[in-house]
Amino acid sequence: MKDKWISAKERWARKMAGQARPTARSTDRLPPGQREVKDFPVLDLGIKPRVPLNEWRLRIHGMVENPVELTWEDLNALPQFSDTSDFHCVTTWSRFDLAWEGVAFFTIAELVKPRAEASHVVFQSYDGYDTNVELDPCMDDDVLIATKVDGAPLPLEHGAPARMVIPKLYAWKSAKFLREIRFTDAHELGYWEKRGYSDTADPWIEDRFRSEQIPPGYATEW
Ligand SMILES: Nc1nc2c(c(=O)[nH]1)N[C@H]1C(S)=C(S)[C@@H](COP(=O)(O)O)O[C@H]1N2
Ligand SMILES: [Mo]
Repeated sequence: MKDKWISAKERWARKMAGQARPTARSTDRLPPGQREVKDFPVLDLGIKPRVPLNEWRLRIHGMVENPVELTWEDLNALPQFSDTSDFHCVTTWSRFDLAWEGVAFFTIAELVKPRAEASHVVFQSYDGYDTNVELDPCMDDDVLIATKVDGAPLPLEHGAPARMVIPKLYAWKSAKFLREIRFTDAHELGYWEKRGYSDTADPWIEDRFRSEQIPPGYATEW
């Protein structure tokens, strides 16, 4: 575990120092079945919880050595991270070059120290939404808890005050209105995953649904 966050951090440091080999993604930047949009669509359950910053808490717990409950001040006192990435929604829109700022997930891992058994992460939100992600992709060097986008505080509709951003997975894995991060060794299903969406959600291979067949009667987002 420790090696993973260290290497993620090192990759990011190399990227920032301009020493990393440039990623040639101009030809394949748009994943299959996606189309580029210039605006930033809003997708959620329709509930946009307004949590006063003095009441806001982020609980990070489960299979970790050092569970924490962060206040807004605590979160902002952690080392700040910024990264520009693309965002791919399973409903086929992709938005390029969103400039996110906040706290890197590897900083969170360093803080709470996930136990060796932790293999999955469940993100829970103030609107009742949740989503499950494997721990590995969370440790990538472009994953963060975002508090700002494009130089401004995160707008309410995009998940204020803080949201997850996991750019290499379909956007339903990026929980807005973030309230809890729980590390687990169990495979639990989140809101859309219970409705047939994929656990792994890799846009590059159109990994949209758990199976070809969406269970009858289940709603989809589109
Ligand atoms: N809390 C919460 N997070 C959420 C959702 C939601 O309904 N509630 N929807 C997900 C889906 S399906 C998508 S596509 C993205 C959209 O993020 P955006 O509204 O900032 O574009 O948020 C994800 N995170
Ligand atoms: Mo979505």
